[in-house]
Amino acid sequence: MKRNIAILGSTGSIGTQALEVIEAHPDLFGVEVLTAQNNAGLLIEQAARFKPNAVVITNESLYDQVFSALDPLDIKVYCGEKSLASVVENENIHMVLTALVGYVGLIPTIHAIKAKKHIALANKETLVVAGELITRLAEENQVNILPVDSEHSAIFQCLVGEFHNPIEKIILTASGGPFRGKDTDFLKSVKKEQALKHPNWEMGAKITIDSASLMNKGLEVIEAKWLFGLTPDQIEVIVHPQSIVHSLVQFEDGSLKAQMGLPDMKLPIQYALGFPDRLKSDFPRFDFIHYPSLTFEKPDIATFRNLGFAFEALKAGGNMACVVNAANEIAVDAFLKDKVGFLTMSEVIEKCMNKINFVQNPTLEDYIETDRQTRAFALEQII
Ligand code: MN3
Repeated sequence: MKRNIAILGSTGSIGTQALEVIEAHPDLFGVEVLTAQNNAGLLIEQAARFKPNAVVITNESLYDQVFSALDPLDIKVYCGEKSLASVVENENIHMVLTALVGYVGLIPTIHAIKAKKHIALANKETLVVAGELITRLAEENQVNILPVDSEHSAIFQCLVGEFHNPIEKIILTASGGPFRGKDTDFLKSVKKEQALKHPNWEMGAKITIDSASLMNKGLEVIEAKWLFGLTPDQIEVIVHPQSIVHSLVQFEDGSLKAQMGLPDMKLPIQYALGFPDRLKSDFPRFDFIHYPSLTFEKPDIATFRNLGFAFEALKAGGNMACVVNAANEIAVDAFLKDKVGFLTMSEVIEKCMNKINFVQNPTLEDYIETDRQTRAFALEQII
């Protein structure tokens, strides 16, 4: 039977690559829902090609454009953020790929889980903000959360056949981003154009800035905690500039398993969509001859402070990771608009961690309120 997929964020980097994977396996996958925030043109093109049951354009001012293009094709068109939460409940959906960027992924993901849809999780912020809530809901509703993030997919792949064997620790690899080896003096004056040049991965703007600041790895540390049920001291980060070893698991006998391959997001996307099967692909193959040395080094947490903040948030628990995430989203947005310098992003996050009320056992309402308060306070630090 075909798996019908809903892609939240189909016009972004993960969304477009997911559609390539789906197109290569038309007998296995169908497209049930596509959504986009602003890119109406590409959404219309994708919908005309993949014939989903419904699309959502979040930006309401673009509704008329999308409706007039797709209504003749018998595709339902909705708009607004609230529609994201209802469209994932459609009964024909087997799996929801959450490829939205940031906090906006939280509410639709909760709706999808409650409607018993399996989740292919590309929106790491969902687990960062509300990992305890999301993993509990997933368990209650017996849905799988399959990681799409390459590091977490790597760990998940290493765990296949090992789920009864306790993990001693995991090692998340980080490329180190474009500023690996640079010092604070250098970082003070870097511009977004430099930060947006990632050495190995082609990604959206927000995650590319997060990679340059090591915030991305920090968010991934928190994501890993929830996906694999780990304590902070079971998670290690190592910088691996070639991005070939995608992450490792160490078991209680001391054995280490790694998953390797060229840096290509289509592989983890396809693994999540096709799980538990490995589908045949024509993705370029890794060749050791082109990589005579794979190197590893310690991350520089003194210079790239965000990674340290993430570990602090993890140890604090409660709503602290939600604070870090909201502060970071505001800071990155300000950096992309040339309103703050690269290092100021960390200062904004630190101020928010010290200022926002700590809640030990947050409810969904607490998370929503924490996110709102943090954004407001972070904005005040910027203007
Ligand atoms: Mn990653």
